[in-house]
Amino acid sequence: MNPLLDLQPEVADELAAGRPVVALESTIISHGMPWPQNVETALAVEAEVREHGAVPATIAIVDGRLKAGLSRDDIERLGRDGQQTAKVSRRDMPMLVARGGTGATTVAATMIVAALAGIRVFATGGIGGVHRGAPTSFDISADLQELARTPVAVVCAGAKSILDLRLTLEYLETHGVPVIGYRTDRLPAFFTRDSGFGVDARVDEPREIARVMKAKWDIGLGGGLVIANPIPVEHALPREVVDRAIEQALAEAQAQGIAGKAATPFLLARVNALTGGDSLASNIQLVLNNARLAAAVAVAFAGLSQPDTLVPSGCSGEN
Ligand code: PSU
Ligand code: MN
Repeated sequence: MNPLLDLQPEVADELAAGRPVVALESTIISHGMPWPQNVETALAVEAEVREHGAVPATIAIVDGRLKAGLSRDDIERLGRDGQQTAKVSRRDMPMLVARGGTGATTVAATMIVAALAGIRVFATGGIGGVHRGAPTSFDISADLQELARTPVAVVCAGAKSILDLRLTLEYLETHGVPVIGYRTDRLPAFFTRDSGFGVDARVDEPREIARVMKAKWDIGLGGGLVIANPIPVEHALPREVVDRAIEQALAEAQAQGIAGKAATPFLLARVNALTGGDSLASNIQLVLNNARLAAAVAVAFAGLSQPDTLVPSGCSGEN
């Protein structure tokens, strides 16, 4: 095991036994939601993973250590410190580790730590992507490069339309990252179920998703997959409400010259503020929904890795 990595004992035991573990990110706690709902949600998401048969491993960097599985105190600290917390993507990891710092991991950095730990399934809210205006700003989230190279399946509700979702899909295609719709043909856009763009493939059952993951890695392709899980209908927001808030947030970001790693946290916070409590409630529900699917996929994937002798005869085609 990597000497910089600390696995929570329960996570280590589950992984050693080939049982299902789901990685969870921490930038969603520090920069994705306000306190105290961020801490409540992080704990509720862990509970949801457990309830659906897997063990959660929330990932962050604490005092220079890569952590898979956080204590309640760690989660509380990331949530309370909020935007003051260091936001850690691939680029930022060496400095934090060298200096013994603490930070919240983005999708990219969470995938890296998950892969080091041997965790193959990860649940979050929305991934980063190609920003609007990227043809001149070059602002493309490192999450996309990570999906290209690191073997983890990321269950998300698509991505917020603060991004250019068309270019995000083009980028993922170029880098060979499958975008799978769970029980949908459409790419969801976080608060809404249809971004206006299609996915590469619709898959209706968790075990089928697990088979696609296994096939990708058995071929030797490496890299990750996007498992796009639309927000439950009853929690989706009206498109006009979301679009209006996003347009205003983007205009404010441009007027204030917000760029680089500050761009996404600024936009998330402004969209949250402009849409008020409704969007926060929806945000929490979609993350819980992703945790449930990720747990089911992790259970199915762990089942696929069992030796064939455990499969009752006559059922192998159904495994
Ligand atoms: N989008 C959301 N909520 C989030 C993020 C994105 O709707 O919390 C966070 C995730 O941690 C993601 C990161 O990995 O923002 C992307 O940041 P950037 O665009 O700077 O790569
Ligand atoms: Mn960026």
